[in-house]
Amino acid sequence: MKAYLYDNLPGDQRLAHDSGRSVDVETLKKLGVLYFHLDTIEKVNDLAAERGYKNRDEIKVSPETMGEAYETKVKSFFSEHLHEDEEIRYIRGGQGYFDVRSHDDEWVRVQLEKDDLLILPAGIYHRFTTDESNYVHALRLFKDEPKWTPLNRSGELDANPHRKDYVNSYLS
Ligand code: KMT
Ligand code: NI
Repeated sequence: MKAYLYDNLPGDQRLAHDSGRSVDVETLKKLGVLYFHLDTIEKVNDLAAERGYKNRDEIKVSPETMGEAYETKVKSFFSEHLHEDEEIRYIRGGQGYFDVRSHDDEWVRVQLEKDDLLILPAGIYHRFTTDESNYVHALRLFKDEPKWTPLNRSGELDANPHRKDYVNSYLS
């Protein structure tokens, strides 16, 4: 895992966009973003049991597995959104970038690779992309039933109770 401020320069979303300004795990924690490196699936199972994650599925995001839908999918993952539930991802292979909004509303890019696990709290604005390798294999964990619905950023979302909770807990 490596985290840094996104450079906001034009260019494909899958490029590193590393501004050279690094961000540490403590700063991520203050945003409610939790990082773990777990080298066995047993450790993932333990964490899932501790936190009460009951469901999971696996996804391979690549042109090989998704065909023509790949480019569309990657673009849709990259539109800024939030969820009303935690988003938990364990990377089993390949790489990807999760971008999360900082206290100053800047993008923090979190580069994940094999055995990295990231928890994004409900209500945080974020987006995802594969990198130049165009391949990520991830385990998606859920507390209960999978809640996929991405809610795209808008002024109206300020009134969403999950967004309000997030702002009160982490940004106030
Ligand atoms: C998401 O919510 O953006 C995703 O699930 C991306 C694919 S999993 C690494
Ligand atoms: Ni998401």
